[in-house]
Amino acid sequence: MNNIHTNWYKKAVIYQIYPRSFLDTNNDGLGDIKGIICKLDYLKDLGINCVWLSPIYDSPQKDNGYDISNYLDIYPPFGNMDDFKKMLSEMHKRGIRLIMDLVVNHTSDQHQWFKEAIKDKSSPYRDYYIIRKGKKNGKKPPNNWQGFFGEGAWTRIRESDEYYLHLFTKEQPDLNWENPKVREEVKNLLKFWLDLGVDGFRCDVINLISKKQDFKSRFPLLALTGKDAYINGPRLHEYLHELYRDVFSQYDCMTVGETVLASKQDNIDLTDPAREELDMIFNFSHTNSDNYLGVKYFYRKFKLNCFKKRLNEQQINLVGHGWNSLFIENHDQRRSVGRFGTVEEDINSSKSLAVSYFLLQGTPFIYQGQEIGMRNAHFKNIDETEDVESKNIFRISKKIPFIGKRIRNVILEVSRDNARTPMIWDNSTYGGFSNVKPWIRVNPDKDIVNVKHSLEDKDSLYYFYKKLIDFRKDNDTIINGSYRMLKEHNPNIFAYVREDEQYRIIVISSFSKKEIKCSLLNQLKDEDIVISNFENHKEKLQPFETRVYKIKK
Ligand code: ISL
Ligand code: CA
Repeated sequence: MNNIHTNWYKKAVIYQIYPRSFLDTNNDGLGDIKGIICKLDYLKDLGINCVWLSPIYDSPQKDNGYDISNYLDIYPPFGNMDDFKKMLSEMHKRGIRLIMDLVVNHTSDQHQWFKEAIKDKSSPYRDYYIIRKGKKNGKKPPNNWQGFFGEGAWTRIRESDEYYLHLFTKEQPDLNWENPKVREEVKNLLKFWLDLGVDGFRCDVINLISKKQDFKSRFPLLALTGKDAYINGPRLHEYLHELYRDVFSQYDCMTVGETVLASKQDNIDLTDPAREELDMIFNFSHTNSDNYLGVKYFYRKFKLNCFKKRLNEQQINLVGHGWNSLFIENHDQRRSVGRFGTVEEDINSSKSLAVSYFLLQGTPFIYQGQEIGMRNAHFKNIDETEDVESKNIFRISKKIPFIGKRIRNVILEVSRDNARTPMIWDNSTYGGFSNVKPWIRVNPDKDIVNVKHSLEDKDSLYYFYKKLIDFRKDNDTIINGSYRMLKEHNPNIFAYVREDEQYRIIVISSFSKKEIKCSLLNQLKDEDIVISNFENHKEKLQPFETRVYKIKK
């Protein structure tokens, strides 16, 4: 069969929208599809050419839409199918593609399949889920596996002696991918959206879909007990190849897999075009550089060297095999301002960070608000957070003597809600997001950080991102050129070179609050600087200075 894939994703710059918090047009405090339509010109002006939309499917919203009760319909407060079709066509008119979130490791417990499955033992839907007999006549779960939100991974089905597996909240039962009927259902829903014109999918926790079938207890860990049984399971690659063969190969679409704690080899295998699985993956090794074991509550001090090392490994790992995704924020990560070596008080630090990740090899993503430097929410109290994960971890940690209070502060600092406060369009009461009190509190920095301000200030982070996006579009070296890290062991400088036959592009960013020397500058000429956050250049790098040199060979 002819390959109809144009690999457009390699030239894409993707903007992630978290629909709840983007723009509310009917004043119910929740963002909506019409709100997205209103802001498409804003996105077009920024220069992005693809949107990843977090889930908009019908859902009881226990995990903000990552718990889907109907894959073929829209959550009514967000709009309806007509709104969706209008949004898609307005995007396409502007040269913006759309990728949808695909959440198929689990459904909502309110999905019809699950309701049938637990109602009747002989229902064909029973085997859509992972249901096992508990130990001790059903008094204890089948094994000691733990899920991602700090709890045991099994919940008992009413008065029975059986339990169902859920790696997230108990309202998110895991699907049984061993059952070929489940895989057929997934293929059908993929085709439904692709036939409507959608351009691809961001595949939620996709490396969890295959589970080792022994269902035995594992050695207890501090977090994620049993992970060897459910992360990168034995049939993962087989399942993804099947989706590719039966669906993705027939559309000019792209896929990016969210792969939590995936191994180097798995990341290669998932993205190697010859294997026909996914186009790219989100590797979190660099965003985990300020914690231990990939668990954000095990917080540790950020070190630029560790961050660089992990990004460098990601880059090198996929050379000649697959394609990287490039990101520093998303709806699960706290904001990058004040993280990854940057400081709130100096926007130049965010510009340094922007350059550092954006011009690496791969497709860059920008999370809503990142382009204006939105900050963390600075929550003071657990009651101000809405996220089920924060609330769960808080509830569990309260029971642990002595460390309860310390953990509370860590939760407030790392809560996913930091990224989920409403997009700030202006400095009005609710930041121009809504005329009524939004579902979650508005960021207290709204008067300083908002879109209106950013558009008025020619030195804003917004215009800096716009420049980076244009630069990437105009320079094939950034898309297809080779990559090599420079100053690998320097704790203050992030530098690398991108190169092809025609050009050498050198990126140098300082993460120091002081002026620092950099020997690379000796061989470079100021007139070759094409992007910088400083107008005048000295012999040394100024605090948080970043420079991009383009040298014709
Ligand atoms: O945010 C995390 C930990 O604090 C991650 O472990 C996160 O739960 C993991 O990356 C999976 O995330 C995805 O699936 C979840 C959903 O809650 C997240 O929003 C989603 O991005 C379950 O669907
Ligand atoms: Ca609304």
